[in-house]
Amino acid sequence: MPGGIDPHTHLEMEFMGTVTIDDFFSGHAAALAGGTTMHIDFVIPVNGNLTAGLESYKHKAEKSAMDYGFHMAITKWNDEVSKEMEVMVKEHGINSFKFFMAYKGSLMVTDDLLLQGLQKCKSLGALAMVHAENGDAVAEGQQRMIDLGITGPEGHALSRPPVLEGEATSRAIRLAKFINTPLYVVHVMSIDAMEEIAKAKREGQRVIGEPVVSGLVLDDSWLWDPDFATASKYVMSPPIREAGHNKALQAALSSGILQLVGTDHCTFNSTQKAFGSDDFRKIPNGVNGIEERMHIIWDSMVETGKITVTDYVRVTSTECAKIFNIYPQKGAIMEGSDADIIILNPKGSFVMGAHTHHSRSNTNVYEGRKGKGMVEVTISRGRVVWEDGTLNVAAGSGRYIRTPPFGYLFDGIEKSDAAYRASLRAPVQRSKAAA
Ligand code: DUC
Ligand code: ZN
Ligand code: ZN
Repeated sequence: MPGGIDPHTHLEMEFMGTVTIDDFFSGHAAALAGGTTMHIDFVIPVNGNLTAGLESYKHKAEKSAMDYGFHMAITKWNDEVSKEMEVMVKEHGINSFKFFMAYKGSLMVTDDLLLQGLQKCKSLGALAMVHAENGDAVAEGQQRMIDLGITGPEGHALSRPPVLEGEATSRAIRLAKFINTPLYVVHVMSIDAMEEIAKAKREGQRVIGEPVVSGLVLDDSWLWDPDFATASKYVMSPPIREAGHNKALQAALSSGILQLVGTDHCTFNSTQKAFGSDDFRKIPNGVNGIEERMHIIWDSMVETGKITVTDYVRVTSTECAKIFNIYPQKGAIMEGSDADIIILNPKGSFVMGAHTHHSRSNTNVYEGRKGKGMVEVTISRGRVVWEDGTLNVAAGSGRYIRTPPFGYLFDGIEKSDAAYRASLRAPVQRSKAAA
């Protein structure tokens, strides 16, 4: 089948006072060992400056061992940023921009910025992505926990409940509807957010929902583990939810409400996680998954009969290539496509853990997890890079994949805009006549 494409990762990202421990080499080695042959990472601007952010990520990616693309985060708004977005799309092959509705005081955007951003994305044919949590309310919830003396990792989940994810998801969807542009919601972690997406889709809106592996198969019970090192591993945002949300998200993936699976691979080792041992607000947010995704989705979704093998290829690879407009170069086995191919043995079995994974982290949120389905061979652009449990990867062999604008999600947008303008003709004439 085609190699996996992970739409959501954070390699070597400066975040919460530290840097994620997997870089574009170790992250790629881990990915290839797990049957993923491409990913799209998030460029974080430097002091709001996109060009400087891209330069820094280009440098980080010099050691890449597989193909990669970039999304760009937007953290500030001014004329310069607006112009830089255009340059990113037209000259640098970036067709997606992410807006953080959380992380007040650092990455968070206001509704005003989000509206400007949605408008700009639309004019460029670029896809707007949101991290949907109400950042103001999260800050309030965190203070509530601290005031109650709840400082441990469980405070993380309690401070930002599903209602805040549902609210932000709904708000982003409605603003995207007002602008009439497609929207991609990253890491859908709760029933609350998923139902907003389901409703918008029913009404014909172009909204993409991306669940991540941790949200699909884990639950928040780990956050109550009395051992800080264990509990803190599971801190990510939005939080891993109470049991029940995971199964509902799986059902939504089966039915097509949610369309493709990412990881939000964002790894920190136990020393980095310990920055928050006296205050959950200082625990760097993030979990692993780039190496585990293909195996866990096979085991939990195909092996259990929840999705077909064809759907598996779609949610782990093809859909991502189509959304980001690189199909069929990626996401397909066809004449002319890149030879990114994997062989997965459904009879093979896996046991996951920090002692055997290829990530640099000394922890793994899937520690001890067993299942069926094993990627036995990974081929990256025609080269066998993983076989018989052995990696053969070369730093610098990865290629940057440009993602062109105006993907299929934009089909027909012009027509609906024209219909909207036509609907305004009568009131315009009335106003003119009155004048
Ligand atoms: N959530 C995480 O857990 N890590 C990186 C960024 C994010 O939004
Ligand atoms: Zn996020
Ligand atoms: Zn993320």
